[in-house]
Amino acid sequence: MKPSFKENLIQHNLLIGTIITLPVPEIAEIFSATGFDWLFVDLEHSAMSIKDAQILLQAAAPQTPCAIRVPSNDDVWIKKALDIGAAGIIVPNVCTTQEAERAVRCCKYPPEGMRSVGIARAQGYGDKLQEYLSSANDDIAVIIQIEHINAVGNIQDLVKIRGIDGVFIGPYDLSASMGKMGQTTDTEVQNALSRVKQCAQQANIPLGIFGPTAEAVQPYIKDGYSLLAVGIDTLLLGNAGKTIMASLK
Ligand code: 3PY
Ligand code: MG
Repeated sequence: MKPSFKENLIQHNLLIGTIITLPVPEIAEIFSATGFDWLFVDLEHSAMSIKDAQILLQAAAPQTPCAIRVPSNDDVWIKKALDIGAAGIIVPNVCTTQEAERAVRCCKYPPEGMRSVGIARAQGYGDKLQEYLSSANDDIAVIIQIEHINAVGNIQDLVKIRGIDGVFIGPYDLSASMGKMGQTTDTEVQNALSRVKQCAQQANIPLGIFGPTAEAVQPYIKDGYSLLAVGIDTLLLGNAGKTIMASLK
């Protein structure tokens, strides 16, 4: 059987994905057919509803696992995202160990957590309930975003929180929190990234990052990052249009 998203993640296998923000199932189908290893369904920075996200997951299935970035570290959003069948949850802007522990608790059924039991797409609409209940805590990837300088200050402790399967750097918010909005290659920002990498690697926690283009993420892949979100649906469309116009006019 094909390894799951979480199995690939914790093995530090290279996972190349892209961000979807548009509630268009054809986009998930196209990206799935393109061969992306995973899709980052963004509920933080999009106008999508949970129903829209479910349609994307249905379109990407069974080929391509989707991790959902929830709008906040919130049990209501997280349980909805899990119930529609997310293979992983990405929690934005986790800065403290309390916040990281909360993210884990929201993603896990008792006794490890406080996720409540529903019957929805993830549970095969009831048909796979027992099977799902017994495996979900182990099978779902819990990924926290490190995207504030305060999180970098706490990174040594954050990577040790039980149940965290990956840390995903948000370079844009991180640089903004350092007074260097958008300057993701700035030396101080890169030093903060190095600190995150050092602690994640010591704790054997997989590292992820977003970059707008393949060129932007290439150095991170060389540096040992394994979970990459490259580009955003909207950016990819816009860039394709610009390339045509630049070459023909
Ligand atoms: C950021 O760069 O802040 C992100 O959240 C990218 O996903
Ligand atoms: Mg961010």
